[in-house]
Amino acid sequence: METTLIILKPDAVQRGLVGRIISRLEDKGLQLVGLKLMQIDDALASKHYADHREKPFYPGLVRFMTSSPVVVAAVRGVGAIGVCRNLMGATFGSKAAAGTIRGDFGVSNSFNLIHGSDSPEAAAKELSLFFGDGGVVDFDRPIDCWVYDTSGGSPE
Ligand code: D4T
Repeated sequence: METTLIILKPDAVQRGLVGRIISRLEDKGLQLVGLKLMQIDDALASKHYADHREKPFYPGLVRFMTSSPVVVAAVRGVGAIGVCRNLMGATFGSKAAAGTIRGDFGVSNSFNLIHGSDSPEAAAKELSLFFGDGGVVDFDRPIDCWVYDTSGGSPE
């Protein structure tokens, strides 16, 4: 099982899309193991987006991410990082395929509703940044034996 960090960005919260976007993750069979509403400050935004510091869009990105509360979630499942990235769709709302979260709910390129970790290394770093205080809750989900084929001993 993999755990990934999802952020429902300020536009998703302001537009009242939190429930519908979280439902898409749950509908897929992913497990929520952490969830909170919070305000990102400049220090946290600069740590989270450190890789983008030199990019031209960085100042606007930090301004946007700190402009209003976000909802952060720790989301678990087999291949959760890739599964979430597929559900999210391409980075730019104008290009994201119909059927994806960005494709269905937005048209903006910079206000693109949702962030998801893009590698196991990024997930570990981001989960520690946002849920490092013991905010991830490990719990068994009996329905997993219907979400996954566990007949071989591990979920598939
Ligand atoms: P995140 O990181 O938010 O999950 O998005 P992606 O992984 O899909 O895209 P990214 O890291 O390349 O970009 C991070 C963030 O910056 C915004 N952005 C990006 C922007 O405003 N202008 C741009 O030209 C790019 C490339 C959108 C997402």
